[in-house]
Amino acid sequence: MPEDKNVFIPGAPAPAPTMVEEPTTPHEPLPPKPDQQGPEAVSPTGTPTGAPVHSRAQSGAYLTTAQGLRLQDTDHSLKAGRRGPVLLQDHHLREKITHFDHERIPERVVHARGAGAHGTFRSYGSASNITRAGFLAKDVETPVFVRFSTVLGSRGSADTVRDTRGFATKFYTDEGTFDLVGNNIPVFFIQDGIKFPDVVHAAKPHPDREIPQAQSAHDTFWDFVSLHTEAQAHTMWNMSDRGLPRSYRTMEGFGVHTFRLVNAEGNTCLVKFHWKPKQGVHSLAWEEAQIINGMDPDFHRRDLADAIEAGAFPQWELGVQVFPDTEEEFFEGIDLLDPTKFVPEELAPVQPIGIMTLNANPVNYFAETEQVAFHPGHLVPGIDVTNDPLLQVRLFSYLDTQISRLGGPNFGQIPINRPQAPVNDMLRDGMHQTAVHGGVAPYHPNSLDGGCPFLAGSDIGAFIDVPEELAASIKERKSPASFDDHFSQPRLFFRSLTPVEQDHVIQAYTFELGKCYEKPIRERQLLALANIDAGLCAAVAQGLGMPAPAATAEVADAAPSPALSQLGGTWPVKGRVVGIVADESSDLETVRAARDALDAAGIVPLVIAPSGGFLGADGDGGIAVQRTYLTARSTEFDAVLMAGSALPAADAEQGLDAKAGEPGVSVDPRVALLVSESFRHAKAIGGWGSGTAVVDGSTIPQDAPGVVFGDSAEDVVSQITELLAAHRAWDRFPAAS
Ligand code: HDE
Repeated sequence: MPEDKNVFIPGAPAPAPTMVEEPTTPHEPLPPKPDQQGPEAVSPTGTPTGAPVHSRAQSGAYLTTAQGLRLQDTDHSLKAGRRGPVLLQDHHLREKITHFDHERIPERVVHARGAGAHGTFRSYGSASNITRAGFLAKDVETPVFVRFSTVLGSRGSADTVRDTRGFATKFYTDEGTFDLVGNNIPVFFIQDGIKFPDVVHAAKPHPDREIPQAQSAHDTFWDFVSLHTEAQAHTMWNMSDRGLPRSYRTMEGFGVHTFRLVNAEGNTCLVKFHWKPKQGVHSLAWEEAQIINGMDPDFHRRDLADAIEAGAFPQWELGVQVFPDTEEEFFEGIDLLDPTKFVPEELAPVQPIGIMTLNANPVNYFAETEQVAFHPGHLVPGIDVTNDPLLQVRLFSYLDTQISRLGGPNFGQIPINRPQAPVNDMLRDGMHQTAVHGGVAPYHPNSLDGGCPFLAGSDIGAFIDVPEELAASIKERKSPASFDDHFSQPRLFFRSLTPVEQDHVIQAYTFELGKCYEKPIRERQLLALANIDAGLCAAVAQGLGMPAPAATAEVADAAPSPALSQLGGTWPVKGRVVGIVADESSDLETVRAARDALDAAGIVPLVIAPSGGFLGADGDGGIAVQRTYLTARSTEFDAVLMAGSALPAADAEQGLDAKAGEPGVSVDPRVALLVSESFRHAKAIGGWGSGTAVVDGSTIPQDAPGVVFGDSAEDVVSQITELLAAHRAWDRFPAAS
């Protein structure tokens, strides 16, 4: 928060104060906001240009055409007489409209909706004994760009749907770009990439009516996953709280596949990559997620940008689970090439190897977040792939998709995709070529360009594919027998959760299957649940009003993995958002004290009042209001504090807003809703002074877990801060199971 706490409103659009009148004094374009940073200034082939990082696409004070011709008018087309017709000669009109007609590019076929940020990765050096990747040597800092995404929805869909989240990181290393293109769930729907179009077609909206958007609660999805039961492991994670992250900042990330690392001596090991959020792993409540989809469909995108703007930079530790590189590629009975399986952390601890900090927002969404192109085949020396049949297909797909999405084979020259390492390839020409290649001999071997480019050895940083002996085999369309176990891991996952989390899973299956029209699909999915856990199956069947079937498969029991639960710990509260409800009845000194105490803890305080402007003295002396009863909703806050009696505001009259109020209520209905929703969603609620009246007059028990009322604002804030560290007061609602 800046010095003047009254001017801080996250998400303010302009870098400088704006004015009522249209500005007329010519000046150069404004700089980006302090929290923003564009891609590094390197040439299309990776050479630093020396231009400032904030070098901008536009320059000069005057409006021009794309050719730099200054213009005097852009408000009227060139017409024959004032009443037209418009002349074909109008080159400015034609350029403007033609460019506009082509502003959109195809959205990603999956992961279309996303948000990105810049940052740095600092390596601890703890992996340098297992990989020769230069960026993993001790204390090396590498610029990164991360794009988080949902999978199913189209580009304009809502953020808080129940879905898997993408977590893709581009490391601009000085040995070339390394992309870790992962998800927030460590297992995948399918074992073989040839099934990807099937699962995506089943999960996307129905082809006839194109509904439902961005969700799995529909017949085609459950039809496929109940028939193709290898999808049950991933589906179980989706139905858990992992499918509803509180924020991109509170998600784990997983490389999913097993990768092969090679060290300087040429020794190899197998690893699985993990991102562990310093902020903890936290989720939304399902009802809350649904409300947010209507109130603020940009919730996750906004949360990420606001946190970075507020200086609450999110951090993740990168870690690896390390396995010996044996011939059979198994660990503790788990097939490391089966991407529907994870290895519990109790069997192979995650060893931290570096830390990533996201510290800058993009300057331009399209140029950076939309045009960034990830590819699991973007590897560096020391990191290689395995024969996981899902990964093998991805190695083809990502390069291929960019050609139609980004308009040709030169997408690597788009600023956000440019490597920050010297590029001397022999790829030439093609659509949107922006490099001016010298020389006459883009072929190897040559003598006309003096033999350049030369081939490197491993001693000077060449990528060497790890030589791998293959067992005698036959060519066939078959999977290994170990891939047939579809139920033991979803069982392990479900049984590792706490009762509260298990309840959420039961509710999720009951909701999703309850949205399916076809009874046989619900029956078939219940059969799969019967093989996973009889109690889960019975609870879902009861909710659906259907009989619970008996198990049909022998499924191995594995020891539960407590590391899979999200509950039970405490985490930093930096970047959390707390609403303070205040009005003219409030003791403004205590409101100011609460705001300062929250700010000191790195929490973003937002004052909610009956109307906008300032509370107390006009202007400078008062407290700036960031939300009104009309614009605030509980879903924006991690906790709410009551510092005023919240009598109905002037706009809470039926004549103005029929939803706002009924005659004779003592608390503004929007504030009553704020408190009751916060209670239902297990959020911390606090108050002091005249604020206690709000809870007194409600059905909320004052002694319920996570409800704190006290005499001093400081005392309440300190208790609320402790509650926030545990994310939610889930013990407010004891689990049924
Ligand atoms: Fe992707 N995936 N994927 N995927 N994926 C894409 O690439 C694909 C898979 C993941 O923010 C596409 O540029 C196939 C697993 C992320 O830009 C496409 C298969 C995992 C993103 C594609 C998979 C992922 C993508 C769409 C099965 C987790 C977003 C546009 C063989 C480890 C990256 C694009 C971003 C994007 C194909 C499976 C993660 C079409 C064929 C497993 C995070 O190429």
